Order: sequence, then structure tokens, then C-alpha cells
Amino acid sequence: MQLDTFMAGLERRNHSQPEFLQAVREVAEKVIPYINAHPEYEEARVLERLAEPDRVLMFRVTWEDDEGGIHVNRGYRVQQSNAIGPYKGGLRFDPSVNLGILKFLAFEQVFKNSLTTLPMGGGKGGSDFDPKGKSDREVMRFCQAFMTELQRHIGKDTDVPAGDIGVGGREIGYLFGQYKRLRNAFTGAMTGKGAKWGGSLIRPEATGYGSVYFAREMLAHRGEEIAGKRCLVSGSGNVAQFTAEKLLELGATVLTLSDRSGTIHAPDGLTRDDLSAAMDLKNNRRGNLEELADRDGLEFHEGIKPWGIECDAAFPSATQNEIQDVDAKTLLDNGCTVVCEGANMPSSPDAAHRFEQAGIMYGPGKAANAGGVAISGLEMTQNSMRISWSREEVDQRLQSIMQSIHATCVEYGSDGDRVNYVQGANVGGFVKVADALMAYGTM
Ligand code: NDP
Ligand code: 2IT
Repeated sequence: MQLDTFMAGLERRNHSQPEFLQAVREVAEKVIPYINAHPEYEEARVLERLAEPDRVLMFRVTWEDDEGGIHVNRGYRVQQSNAIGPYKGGLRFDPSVNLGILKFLAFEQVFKNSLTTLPMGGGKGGSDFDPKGKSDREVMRFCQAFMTELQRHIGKDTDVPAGDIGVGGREIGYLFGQYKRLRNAFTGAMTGKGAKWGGSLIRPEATGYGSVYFAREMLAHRGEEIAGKRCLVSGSGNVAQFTAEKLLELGATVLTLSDRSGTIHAPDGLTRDDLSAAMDLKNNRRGNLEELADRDGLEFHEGIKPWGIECDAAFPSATQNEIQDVDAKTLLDNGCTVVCEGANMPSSPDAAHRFEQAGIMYGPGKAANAGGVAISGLEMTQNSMRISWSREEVDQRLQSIMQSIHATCVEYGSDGDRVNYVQGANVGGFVKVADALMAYGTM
């Protein structure tokens, strides 16, 4: 099997979806050599099948603003693969959302969910709705309209959505409330629910904490520790906040947070108070980070990303392609030896290749940020059992899942005394799903 031939076919059918093509190419680069060593996968066309979603749902969402104006948005759910469990993955509400972006995210999710060790297939959905500047009641009406259509396609054993960019606890509440009402059933058909209404403790923290646990594993494998490391964090949403929180707890220095307006830089490191102020600003007041510029010890750099600041470790936790090749070069020139992806596909292809070639500890998103969906999987378990585990129990399970993802990366990605985590995560995630497809025969 040839990478170029495979990609040429894919490009013909998906030419207007650059992010999807980027995500598939990254997997194919690592998986095709493995397939060539195991020809049964090639004969069964396993990679071709995985690159074509099981189905794509697209629908109109009509909702009314506070002044009575009518708005039309587009809703999506990409059900990529249920080979090893119900479709599972988040919903993204952002004006940039289109089919190609959701297909990239759904494709990534298949491999990520496989790595978690839990029985979850892959999916993703969302809308081009922009929650920014909308009142709570407008967001509620949008979520209710969105779920009025989506509810017929999801369910606890079918497809279990959760949050992503622009979808947090508030949105999950409105979405799940409408699901429950229309189906007259309280089931675990969504995750990320509030702890008082079926959610799991630690789910809000899980992606960020998990990302730091993964960095800790990469460092431990080289006999290093996270305490004392100077870290850049991008984003200031769910993933970034709890990445920063865990880094502070483990004795690292957090130099930055960022958002669409720019970067907050704390040359001596963010304090816990700074982080609390950022959380209050982003979660309760939904403002921009520049509002923190007048706090002691903080500088605000408008329109700038964090990557130019000297650091030991980078935790990109905002969005796709936020690290371009020039940023990767700067990070490496400045001595950065850890890149741990809290976001999905935050490194451009050139940037990712540069990190791989430099042999640094580069944890790709599908391994490093799998802690969020892993705890979603545990939320599904707790819902099915109708029990709730304690914080300690869930956190312990999160740590051991991140350890086992690291071990899978070592198993499939060892290269001399180094680990190529891109190779390890892609091949390690692929094998389980591929073997399931083989077991089912032609379908
Ligand atoms: P949030 O909506 O909570 O936060 C997103 C953050 O990233 C915000 O600070 C936002 O800025 C910033 N951001 C978004 N788009 C851009 C952009 N185009 N340019 C600059 N900054 C941007 O989302 P999450 O924290 O949940 O998600 C962040 C990333 O992590 C995404 O890639 C997501 O797919 C991934 N992820 C999320 C998981 C989860 O459980 N939530 C699990 C695994 C991965 P602003 O505040 O200005 O809007
Ligand atoms: O990208 C992701 O893994 C998520 N947004 C979380 C998905 C989930 O189902 O918890």
C-alpha cells in the first residue's frame, strides 16, 4: 500500500476538507508501514473503511433571539466508527465549524478512544453557531432547537455526545435537559453532565489533568520530572484551565494563558490567584484575557500566541494548527523539550514533523488529551451502574489510563532509546479498531 496513492484517492473525494486530509495523512504516514507488514489489513481495506464515516448527519437549526429575530444555523453529527463501542465524542459550537473540521475531529476520536482502553467508538458534531455575545436564554433556545433534531440519532448505546470548544457545562445542561424531555428517559446519552444530575466527578478537570499526567509519564520515561519546568499553556478554556491547575499543583511554573485576543504572560509564573481570576473571567463573565492586564506580575500581548517565550514545555490547549512551523522552530531554538497536545491537532504538519525529527517528548493530541473522553467513558459506566465514584477513585483511574496510553505508545513507538509518540499513538490506536473490523467481515 502506497501513501501517495491512498492520499490521492482521499483528496479526490474530500478536496474541500483540508483539516480532514491533514488528520488522515498523519495517521496514514504511520499506519501504512504497519499495514504493509500485515497484509490482511490491506486486503480488507481497513484504512479506506476507517477514513469514510459510517454516516454524516446534517440538519437545520432554527432559533429565536431575545428580540424575536429568527436565525438559521447548520447542525452536524459525524458518526465515524462504532467498531469498538457506541459513537463517542464532543460537540463544538464555533463559527469556524464546517464538515471538514468535524470529520477531522471524528477521525481523530476513533484512534483516541481506542487508546483509552474503554469500549468507545468515535464521532463528533456541532454547529457554526457562535455562543459569544449571546444571552443565556439565546444559548438555551439554540441548544433546545439543536437537540430537537439530534435526539433521534443518539442514545446511551448508540452515540454519546459531550462538550468541546464552545460547549461546556451550561450548554450540556440545556442539551441534556431537552434530550431527557423529548425522549422521556433519563439515560447516559450525554457526558459532561453536572455532578448533581448524572455527571462524573473530575470530568471537567479530566482533559487538562490527563494532559499533565501524560507529560509526567513522558518525562519519567527519560528520568525527569515536571516540578520546576517552565511551561507555556495556550487557550484559557476548559482544557487550558485544568492543565494550568495541575501544573501548579505539581510544582511547575505556568508562564502563559491565551485566548483569541492575545496572551497573558507572567514572567515569574502565574499564581493560584491569577488562575482563579482567569477562571472567573472566562467561565462566569465570559470576557477577554486583556481584562487581566492590570494585575501585578502580568503582561498582556495583544494578538500574539505564547510560542515566542522561552520555556521547557509547551501545552497547546486552544485549537487546531495553532503551532505553525515557525513557532515550532522558535520553541526548539529556545530549548523546549516537551510538547504535550491538550488541543486536537494543534501542530501543523511541518511543526509536528519538526518535533518528531528533533526527538523531543512530543505527545500528540490523540494520546495526550484522551483523559477527557476517558472520564466520559467512566461517566457512562457510572450511569449504567447507577452509582457515583469519589473524586479520588476517578482521579486514580484517570492516572492509570494515562499510564496505560503511555505504555501503548512505548510498545508501538519505541525507536532505540527514544519513543516516537506519534507512531505509538497512531499504530496503537489503529490495531484494536482494525482487528474489530476484521472480525465483523465485510461491512
Ligand atoms: P473552550 O471553548 O473551553 O476553550 C477554548 C479556548 O481556546 C478559549 O480560550 C478560546 O479563546 C481559545 N480558542 C479557540 N479557538 C481559537 C482560535 N481560533 N484562536 C485562538 N484561540 C482560540 O474549549 P476546550 O478547552 O474544551 O477545547 C480546547 C481544545 O481542546 C480544542 O482543540 C478541543 O478539541 C480540545 N479537547 C477538548 C476536550 C474537552 O474535554 N473539552 C477533550 C480533548 C480535546 P476565547 O476564550 O477567546 O474563545
Ligand atoms: O476531543 C475530545 O476528546 C472531546 N472533546 C471530549 C469528548 C468526550 O466525549 O468526552
